[in-house]
Amino acid sequence: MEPIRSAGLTPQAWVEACAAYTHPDHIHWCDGSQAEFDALVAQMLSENTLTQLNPETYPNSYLYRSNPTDVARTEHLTFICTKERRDAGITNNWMSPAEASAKVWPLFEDCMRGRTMYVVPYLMGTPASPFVKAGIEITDSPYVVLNMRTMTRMGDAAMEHINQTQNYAPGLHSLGDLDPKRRFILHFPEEQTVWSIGSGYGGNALLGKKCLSLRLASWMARDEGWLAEHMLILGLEDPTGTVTYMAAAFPSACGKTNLAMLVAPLEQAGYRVWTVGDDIAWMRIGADGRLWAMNPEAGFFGVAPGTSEETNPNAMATIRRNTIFTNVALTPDKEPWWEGMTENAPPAGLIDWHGEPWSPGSGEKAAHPNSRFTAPARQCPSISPEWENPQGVPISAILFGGRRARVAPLVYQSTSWEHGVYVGATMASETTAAATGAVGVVRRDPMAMLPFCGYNMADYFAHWLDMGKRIPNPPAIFHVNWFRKGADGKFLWPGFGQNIRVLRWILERVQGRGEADETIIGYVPTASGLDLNGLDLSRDAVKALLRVDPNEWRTEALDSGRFLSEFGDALPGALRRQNAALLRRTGWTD
Ligand code: OXD
Ligand code: MN
Repeated sequence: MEPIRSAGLTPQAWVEACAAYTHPDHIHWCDGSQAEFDALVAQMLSENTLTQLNPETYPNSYLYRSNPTDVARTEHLTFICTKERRDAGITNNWMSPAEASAKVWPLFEDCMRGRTMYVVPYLMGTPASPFVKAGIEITDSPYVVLNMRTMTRMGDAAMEHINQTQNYAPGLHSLGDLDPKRRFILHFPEEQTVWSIGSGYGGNALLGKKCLSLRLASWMARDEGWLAEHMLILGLEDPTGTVTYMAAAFPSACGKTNLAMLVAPLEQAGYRVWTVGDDIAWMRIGADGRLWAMNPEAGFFGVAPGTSEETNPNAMATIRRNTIFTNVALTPDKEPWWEGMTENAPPAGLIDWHGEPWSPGSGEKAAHPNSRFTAPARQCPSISPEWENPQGVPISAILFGGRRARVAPLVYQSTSWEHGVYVGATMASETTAAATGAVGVVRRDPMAMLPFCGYNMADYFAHWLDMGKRIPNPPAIFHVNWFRKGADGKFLWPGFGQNIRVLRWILERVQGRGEADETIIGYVPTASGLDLNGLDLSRDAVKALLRVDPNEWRTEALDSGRFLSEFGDALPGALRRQNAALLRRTGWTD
């Protein structure tokens, strides 16, 4: 049968047509109520697909164990299905709509037999925002429903909005048989549609998140003149009580959640961080000529390992109730546990993420490295009073960053918007466990959007350059790297809460203060420009953190040039010129 096209169909007609093809035993329209949540939880507990955590210490919180072959986003099975291959570009997998119809659509036939079809109407953004986007996800996974309720505004409020506007992005999701050979995550940006089959994992299955709010939204944003970005949003309050907002793009599992929730050791000095979002920013030009950002999500789908009272006390407080944990370990007290959560040895008697008894000598991790928590944003102690502001918050600085053991200093500021776009377009990071594949390999990940840009990335660069021309008062653009290592292989910078010192320098730069040296890559703080009081850092360590080595940067620029040249003629000339200018500044003559 030909795929069902939702264009022109009411939600009811689309759902009925999908049901006639996938054949669920029941259809349940989600209203988003507590009673509905409780009934789903009760059903999953009775089927043993969910484990209740200690109700005294983790009330209304649950552990879910996914299929062991389904624990991370699968980028090689994620496709952009545009009519023209060119529109997907060289960084995306492309499948023609015709091939999708022939190869993937048949996998949905009868896929919900014996299951319940849940219809999940949801909003990305608050209902009061003029920028809100609606979606309807059809899914046969109750776990997806539980997560969507936390991560989006889901249920009746969303349905009301959809009934009024008759506008929604349809997403059809099924667990299928969970066989990676029959797993596909397909995006049709020309139809604002998603098909996802064969995975129940977050980024593959919670269609409001990466699929709608980044891949489809980036396409819409290009057409409509705004930006949909893989960025946290935070507010930095200074001693005068003024809050300055910043957005930051780091690849998955590089500390966006930690930075967004940072607890400042400089609090006595009057600095504190307010959390607006930890993963996605939709940014528009405001009437005042500034760039305004909103967080379209309602919750955090954070990486658990490494999260502790030490590294992120706000996250630890956020996840103490109403939280779903995925693939973490379980203590005998029915509390969640993961590597890096506690300083001492792991508690005795742990059950690992497979549900098996675990011993420290096993050589295996008790929690999966990409295990997650799903928690409501409103529970975060540092949540900004502005986080649901329908207009968003005005952004003064954009930060790009990644994990770089070498080359990139702790922080530097670009010299212009165009230079900043070059810095973002060539940023690189060592890969993490958030996606399947090798961990620790350096890859270029422009604006941390490599897995999430829903169209040709060369056009995306052009769109960023164009935005710069259209924003009368654009944010300054910075690059940060918390992960530089010394000759001994150890991190030079303490990171976490101490990153406030870097944010403070960025704030000072935005305010026209902040001591800096102009270097070949942009403005780098002088050693005295950063407040390092109370930190146990040697002069040599500070020098090493801030060092800009022309030889290393020559190699870097040559590599960036090779990367950019892969885009061929589609690459905006401005980026080619920026790369050539950097090469020249490193002393290169050709
Ligand atoms: C995420 C990711 O889940 O980037 O946010 O992988
Ligand atoms: Mn992310």
